[in-house]
Amino acid sequence: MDARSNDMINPPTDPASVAEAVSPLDALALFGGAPAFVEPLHVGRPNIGNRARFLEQVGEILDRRWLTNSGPVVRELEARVAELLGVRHCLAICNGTVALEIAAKVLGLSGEVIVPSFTFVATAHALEFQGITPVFCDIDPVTHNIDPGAIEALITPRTTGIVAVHTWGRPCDTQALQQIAGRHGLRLMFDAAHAFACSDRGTMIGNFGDLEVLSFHATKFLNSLEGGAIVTNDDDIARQVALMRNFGFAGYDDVVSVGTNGKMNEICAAMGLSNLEEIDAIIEVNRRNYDRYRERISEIPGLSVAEYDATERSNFQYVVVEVDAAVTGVDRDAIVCVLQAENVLARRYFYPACHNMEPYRSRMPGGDALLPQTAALVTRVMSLPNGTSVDEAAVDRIAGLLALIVANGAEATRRIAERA
Ligand code: T4K
Repeated sequence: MDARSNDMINPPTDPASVAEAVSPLDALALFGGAPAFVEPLHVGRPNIGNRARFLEQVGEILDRRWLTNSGPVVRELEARVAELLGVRHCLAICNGTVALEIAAKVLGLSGEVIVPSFTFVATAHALEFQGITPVFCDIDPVTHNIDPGAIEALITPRTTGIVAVHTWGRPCDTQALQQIAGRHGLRLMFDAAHAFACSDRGTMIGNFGDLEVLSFHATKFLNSLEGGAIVTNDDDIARQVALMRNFGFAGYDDVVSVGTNGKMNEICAAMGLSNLEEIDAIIEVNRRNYDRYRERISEIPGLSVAEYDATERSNFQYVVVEVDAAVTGVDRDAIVCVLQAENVLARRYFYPACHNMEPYRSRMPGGDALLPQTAALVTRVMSLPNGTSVDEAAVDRIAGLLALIVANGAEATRRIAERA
């Protein structure tokens, strides 16, 4: 596994100069100090698994001259993913968004479909793109996942399904969602873009609902450069997905249904496989960093790290910090601003919420009042860098920056406001 070398951190500012400074905040890059990191530390920096195996496979692919269209490497990736998840079918797709689009089409979704607004915009766009109206549902403020208790009030005669998201890889309340879908005759699918190698009550994500959609984007826990998959235990759904990702071709010259081009190519599959070989090591790194972040950040009043259930399998890809500005005296946006100046490119996932992005915003004036938990959460959360390009020294430095900002929260707020 390729990991970063620990030469990226600038030495901490000389304590003598900090002592001379008028305020400890003067050491921060935003206020004139040197940035903590020499190079940007990204959220979603790709993990590079077994590089040698990847390059070897690229050579084999070129020699074989079979580059796409369900080649042997794609089929091997599908088989390995299906085995790991314990699911009957895995169909690799060119990316997670097209996988969502194909999934919605295969399930016959139409009219209105209930989705959380607190998600990456692709979840909603995949529906809207094919003339289906996403109807935004509020979330549970603790799990950050769709609130099953808020769904039934949104069901109308036009509702055909629910697309729930396992946000940060933490499982939705799959049982409650299945009961609601069953009661109302709705299709149920999961956007599991974050949840590869995670479990719910001991069952791997990938086995719930009518189907689940994975993303293997470069920034995801398992990356295939670009890529995704539809996983399902339903033979008929799998058959339809296989047709739809390949223009509806059932064989040479034989088109039996409408379709698109959703195929994954061989190079992407090789990247996916070389990362798949390393996932235990990547989880180990993610988990070590996550534990360290949690330990350090739990000492900072007003900040909390979203937790993973210790009884489940998790990939620990996301380190999500919630900011209680009433306690810290400095809000999430100001903290992100300070961190970014330090070359810690913290992200405000998922801000704005989907209902505040076009085309949804124009249709849903006053949406925040209808989705109060979502509206509150999007102002409070930020994602911190994790993965194999982050080590414990980097985590300590980031936590130290957070502690410094919060210890001087009111002053930081005032000084940032003065700069605006
Ligand atoms: N559903 C959910 C719940 C999702 O989160 C996503 C994707 C999808 C569906 C759709 O799946 P895909 O169609 O993408 O397979 C990023 C990713 O592009 C996106 O895949 C992801 N979710 C989302 C949460 O984050 P952006 O636009 O915010 O960030 P981006 O792509 O600029 O990358 C983030 C940072 O990572 C960059 O600042 C730099 C770094 N980076 C990125 C790439 C691509 C690298 O260091 N190297 C790279 O190669 O969307």
